[in-house]
Amino acid sequence: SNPLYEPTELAIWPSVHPQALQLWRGGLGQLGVGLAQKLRKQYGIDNVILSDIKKPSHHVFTSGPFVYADVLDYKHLRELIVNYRVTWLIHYSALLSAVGEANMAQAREINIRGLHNVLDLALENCLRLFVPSTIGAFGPSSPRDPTPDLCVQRPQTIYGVSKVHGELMGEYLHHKCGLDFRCLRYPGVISVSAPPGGGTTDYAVQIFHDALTTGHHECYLRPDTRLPMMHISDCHRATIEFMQAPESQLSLRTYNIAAMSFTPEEVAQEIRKHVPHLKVTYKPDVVRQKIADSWPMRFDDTNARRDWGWASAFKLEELVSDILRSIRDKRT
Ligand code: AKB
Repeated sequence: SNPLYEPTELAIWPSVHPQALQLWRGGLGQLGVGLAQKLRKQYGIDNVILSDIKKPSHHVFTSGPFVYADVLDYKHLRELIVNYRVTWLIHYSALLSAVGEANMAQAREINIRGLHNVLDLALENCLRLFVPSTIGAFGPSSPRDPTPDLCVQRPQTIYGVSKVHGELMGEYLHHKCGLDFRCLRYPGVISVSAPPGGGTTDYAVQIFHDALTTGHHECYLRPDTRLPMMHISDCHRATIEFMQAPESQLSLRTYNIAAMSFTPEEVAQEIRKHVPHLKVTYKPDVVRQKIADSWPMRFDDTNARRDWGWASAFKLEELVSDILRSIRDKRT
């Protein structure tokens, strides 16, 4: 039998306090830096290792350990896990929905082969593994308002297909071999510091910057396109709380998490309470509009709330005032 797939001694592995943790390749993306910062506060600066294939900014480089790691280089990943005695692995590396459609082969390589590397390494080294999934793991035949955890999943993007594959592989290895696989389906995430990279929900970040610079946002989605969204601090907190939840509390390994749902028109209206001159024009882009029309409008996160106490802190009103304040603070 393949030794990688032997049951492991995960049961006796310490369930909290990672000695180290990696955020491969995607560590410098929209979510990695902020998550590392929050984890370092709890577990110590040197116990959280951030990684990517890109050169980090001076600030990131000096705020804690950073290593080069390519999710496609299995041997090097193994070397890092062994040398740093990694116990948790947060796998943020992925090509998002819109960019994935433009680079299908690369998306398949990173999102599927990269994931297989990480799954094998997690099994081999008894790691607790977190892999994010997304509203994009659903498709036009899924119930869209609301979308429950367990329902038809026939996404029509390579991103969605790779995420469903990740959910299923992780759950399979959990049931078969005891892998401590954990997965949250993220809504569109709204952040200030790190821009998103090629998603369908990116407009909901750009509109804030445009409101405070040119006062004009050209939206690539129709005004009534409703999608689930979340403030980045809720997303980070959900991830940490879920990773810390005792296994006995988890009835699922993949959970939806929700905070709010809005359309471009609704978020623009809320921003106008602070920036009255904001003008939004609409020029729907064929690819992204089609993707958004196939995604959930609202997420049902009942199971996450019940099992491990998930509760979002930000609704639309708080999100808008906080994001505008953060952008203004950054500029002064
Ligand atoms: C995207 O738009 O592709 C991502 C996502 C919702 O997963 N932000």
